[in-house]
Amino acid sequence: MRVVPSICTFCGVGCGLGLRVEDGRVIGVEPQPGHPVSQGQLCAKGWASSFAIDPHGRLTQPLIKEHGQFRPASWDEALDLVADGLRSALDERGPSGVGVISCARATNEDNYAAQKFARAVLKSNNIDHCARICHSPSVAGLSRTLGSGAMSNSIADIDQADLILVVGADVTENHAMIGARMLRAQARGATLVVVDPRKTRLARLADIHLQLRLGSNIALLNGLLQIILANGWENAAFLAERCADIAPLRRHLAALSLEQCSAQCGIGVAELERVAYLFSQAKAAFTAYGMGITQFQSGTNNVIALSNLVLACGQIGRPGTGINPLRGQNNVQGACDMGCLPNVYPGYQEASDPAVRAKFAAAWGTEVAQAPGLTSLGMMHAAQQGELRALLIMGEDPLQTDPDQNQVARAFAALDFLVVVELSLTATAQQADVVLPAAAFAEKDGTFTNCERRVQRIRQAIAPPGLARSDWQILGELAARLGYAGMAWRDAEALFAEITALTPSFSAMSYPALEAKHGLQWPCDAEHPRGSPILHRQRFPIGRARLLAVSQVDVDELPDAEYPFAFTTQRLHFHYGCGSMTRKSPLLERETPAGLLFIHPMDAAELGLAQHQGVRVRSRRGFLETRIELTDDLPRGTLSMPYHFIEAPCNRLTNDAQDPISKMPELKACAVALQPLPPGQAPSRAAGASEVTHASL
Ligand SMILES: Nc1nc2c(c(=O)[nH]1)N[C@H]1C(S)=C(S)[C@@H](COP(=O)(O)OP(=O)(O)OC[C@H]3O[C@@H](n4cnc5c(=O)[nH]c(N)nc54)[C@H](O)[C@@H]3O)O[C@H]1N2
Ligand SMILES: Nc1nc2c(c(=O)[nH]1)N[C@H]1C(S)=C(S)[C@@H](COP(=O)(O)OP(=O)(O)OC[C@H]3O[C@@H](n4cnc5c(=O)[nH]c(N)nc54)[C@H](O)[C@@H]3O)O[C@H]1N2
Ligand code: SF4
Ligand SMILES: [Mo]
Repeated sequence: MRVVPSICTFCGVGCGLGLRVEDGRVIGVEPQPGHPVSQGQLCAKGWASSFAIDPHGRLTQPLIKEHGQFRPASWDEALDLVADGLRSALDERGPSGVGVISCARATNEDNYAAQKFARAVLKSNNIDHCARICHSPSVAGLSRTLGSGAMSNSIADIDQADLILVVGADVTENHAMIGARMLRAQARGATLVVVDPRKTRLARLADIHLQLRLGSNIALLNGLLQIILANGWENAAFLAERCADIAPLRRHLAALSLEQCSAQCGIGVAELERVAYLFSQAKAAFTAYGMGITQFQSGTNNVIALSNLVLACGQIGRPGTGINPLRGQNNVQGACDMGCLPNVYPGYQEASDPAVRAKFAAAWGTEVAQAPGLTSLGMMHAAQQGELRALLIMGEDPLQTDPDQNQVARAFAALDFLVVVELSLTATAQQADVVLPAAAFAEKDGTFTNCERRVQRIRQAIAPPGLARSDWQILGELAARLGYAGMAWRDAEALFAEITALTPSFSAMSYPALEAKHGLQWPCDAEHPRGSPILHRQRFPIGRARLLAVSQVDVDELPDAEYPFAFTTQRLHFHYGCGSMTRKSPLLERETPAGLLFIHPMDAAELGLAQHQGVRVRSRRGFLETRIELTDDLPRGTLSMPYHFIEAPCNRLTNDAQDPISKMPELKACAVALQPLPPGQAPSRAAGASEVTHASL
């Protein structure tokens, strides 16, 4: 048996794994001792990673759909067909008629290749990925206020904080190793404050839990800052030295009624005063936040409101203190850094800047995309309007994970050509004209960037199953068929060298340098050859930070007589994303029944519902059937569902009302009606999605 060092393929914590390899198979994993993030530990998902990539249930050869059925095909036949499909769309509609959705689970090398393929081969800026429905408001909000949307600190900084503020993140479940670290910090004396409408595990253990009303973040955050400014608790020196004029924000907040903020968020003034005092007076407050801030139509303004609080108190730019969007996917930080966003090239170089376009055109030896690109949801809308004709999706399952599933299905149906590059036959892959088999993380070399900007090496431990290949190799072959030879890299290391040559914040990185330590945190350049564990120490990328006035925006769809319940969505510790990997593990699968609707016991009693009884849930966009799980984690009147289960896809219900700035859909709030199924009647599985679970594929 060999042990090959790697990085966990699930969440953005980026824990260090050892892959145990025997007879060409990964037979298990072990934690990497001495890893700076995971410190010799893994969560249940990390331990189960070998199931996620098991050859059973993996795609092993290209598939072509004929008369509604898939048949196996050779790479040559499948790639010729894909090239033809993309070429016809280009002939018909030009570069705006094609799009690429990239994969935050794949490597930096794969993601770099995806945006290069879009821009240099298809000449289109229609390139995006799941960050759109995740932390796009962080990228938009923090780049306005600070000039960078990444975590300002390292995970290890939690050890130095004396106050930890967690807003809208279920950390023990979703970033388990960070959650554990926060609890250790609390045990040594740090104050833990959690802001969440649900009593999460962390909220129950916290010193203070502010159980705010769903969607009232700005009211709460503005209330806190108004109290701080009214009492002179702000950090005047930091404001004077590091920030632009706070006067307009001061005037905006002074004009607000504290009682109204308190009523809007449902937290008493005395409680707000207590937290305002503790946060502003802490020596080092570590602020972390997640989807409870971003997944709203007010997402960008929510981020700005939190950034205002942090800046006014000077709680940023030192060890133990800063603002930390907990990036979700193992490589979502990397997919953004690599420019898999319509508006930026690698390293956040603006696509609208002619000098940036000229730089990449020269380096790539070809013309690049000129027109602005569409976001992922923009591409779905364009498909329905007949404007987008062909779409290449690399490792995402929008049919299950995007809002308003019925709308996504209509978008797919309207396309001329859909190609999906995947590990397994997801709900989305089942809709494709051609499916191409990709190599998983243990089957390829490359790098992942975790949520603290740490670029870490993953290594090929085993051969991919059957004919599967790395995404970048597949894209390189396609590029060649479309007449571009500039993507035929020798190996992942050569590809990484191209990345570092064109991305200033990566310029001092190389595979040997990454291997010497446990990775390097960007910016890693001539000025910071050992990387940057903490950002914004002396100055912000935009010079002085900006404090911007924002006002409470209610959720798009409030409960009413027809749809009387507020509905939100969440994650479960034992499952991940669309479930296509975690649901292959019998160990994880036995932890929770498939598809659950969480409901307060008193709401259930009013409807005469017993534990685990079947219900039909309906929103303005669709319906599903599932079972109820009683819990007082939720306030009365609010229901919640995880989104991991293909049998009961909560995105049939969710609302795609969008944040005007980042285009984030409101995945955390809509309104639903609930109808009990007769006792004893099992809920029917979602029709149309798939009659099989991933576990049985
Ligand atoms: N086990 C597991 N871990 C994961 C994932 C997974 O699928 N499974 N996915 C990964 C990904 S992609 C991501 S992005 C991260 C996400 O990790 P989190 O950000 O923790 O994601 P969620 O559980 O969706 O939402 C976080 C919290 O927001 C709260 N919330 C809802 N509305 C509001 C509100 O109005 N205000 C506030 N303050 N809070 C609110 C919810 O109650 C919930 O506890 O997790 C990553 N880790
Ligand atoms: N209702 C609701 N919906 C949500 C959310 C929510 O909180 N509520 N959260 C949203 C968030 S934050 C996110 S990030 C999205 C996530 O949505 P998705 O990105 O669609 O979810 P994943 O399950 O991570 O799907 C990734 C797919 O990538 C494949 N994959 C893994 N590694 C590779 C690789 O190396 N190459 C290729 N080609 N494929 C690979 C896996 O097989 C898997 O099927 O979901 C969003 N949807
Ligand atoms: S915390 Fe995240 S990265 Fe670490 S083992 Fe768990 S899923 Fe993997
Ligand atoms: Mo995410």
